[in-house]
Amino acid sequence: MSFELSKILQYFSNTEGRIFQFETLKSGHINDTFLAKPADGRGASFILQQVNTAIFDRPESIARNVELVANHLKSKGYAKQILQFCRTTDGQFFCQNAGNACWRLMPFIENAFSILKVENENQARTAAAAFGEYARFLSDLDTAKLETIIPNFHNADFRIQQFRDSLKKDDPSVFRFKKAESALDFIEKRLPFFENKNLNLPQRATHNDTKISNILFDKKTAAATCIIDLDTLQSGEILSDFGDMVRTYTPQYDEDFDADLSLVEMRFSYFEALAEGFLSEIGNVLTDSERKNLVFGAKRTVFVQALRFLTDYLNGDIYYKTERPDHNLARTRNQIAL
Ligand code: ADP
Ligand code: GN1
Ligand code: MG
Repeated sequence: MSFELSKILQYFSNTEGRIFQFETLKSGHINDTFLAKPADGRGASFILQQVNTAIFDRPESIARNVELVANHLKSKGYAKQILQFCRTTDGQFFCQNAGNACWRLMPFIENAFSILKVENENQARTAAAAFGEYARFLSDLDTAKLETIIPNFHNADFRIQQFRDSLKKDDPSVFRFKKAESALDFIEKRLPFFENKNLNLPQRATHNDTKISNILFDKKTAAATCIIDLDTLQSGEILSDFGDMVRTYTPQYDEDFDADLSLVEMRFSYFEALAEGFLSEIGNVLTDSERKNLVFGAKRTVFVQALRFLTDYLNGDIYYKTERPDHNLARTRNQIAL
């Protein structure tokens, strides 16, 4: 593996001819991420990522969006670090070395850490303020210039349709339907609350995956230093960015926890800190309709996530990485509990 990864690094201009050691970073459900450290301990480290092209079928669109947003943020004097991809020796933002595999490289942000679970109100406030600031800086970006990466990504009606389609299949087996019976019942009863809601919201440049592992904190000060994981940066609704923060910052246990679901709940003081941080930084950017629907957006995001995990379970685990049988069903139950 290490040999293969070393070969890939040789395609990039700032790593060419140097020797690296690799560490697997596990956190996301979609891509494969590695930390590449110089073997002699000198010089910069990098993040090497294999993009899952079954899900992100146009990585060049991601790279163009990332450049567009980086230039916009720089032109407006955004003070935090800005994630950008490194170029290959032939000027591309990723290399397609073999078959369909697509690799890209980013500078490793030093002296920073990421977390999988929010441990105190301050972290919730800090991360939400950083995403609020990000949204404010991007509020005047012409969304027509952003390319669509995953169509209908946070569109509840579309996700409901995908869920209904999964019910029509008799594969992988009736066995899964039986096991998922109570989850299915819960979801179906609540569909009308989220379906066909026209909230009259503006489209904005949104991150679309604001979970806590997608922000880096400074090791010394614990301030937010960089917003990362820009794969789903595209035009969308601010409710999804707010909602995914509520979904992932407020519970005491993360979405993989299923040991005792009675312990999964929203910590209200964390919600308050999050809302405070977000609203203080986004300022007067929000329309009345956005402001009024933030809480609905949070509920909808949790619901849609439950729906997506359940749909994947019924489809036979073809989308999210899973580590055990019924993992997607366990995740569904966790989101339902939340
Ligand atoms: P995924 O799409 O799989 O979630 P991410 O881009 O979020 O992948 O990266 C996974 C983890 O790798 C992050 O949570 C973070 O800990 C680390 N990471 C990613 N990019 C960087 C970076 N540029 N500098 C430092 N750490 C990073
Ligand atoms: C996926 O890539 P990752 O793990 O950060 C998913 C998100 C989900 C999340 C659930 C492209 O994010 O939408 O909210 O899992 N990303 C994609 O943890 O589907
Ligand atoms: Mg991530």
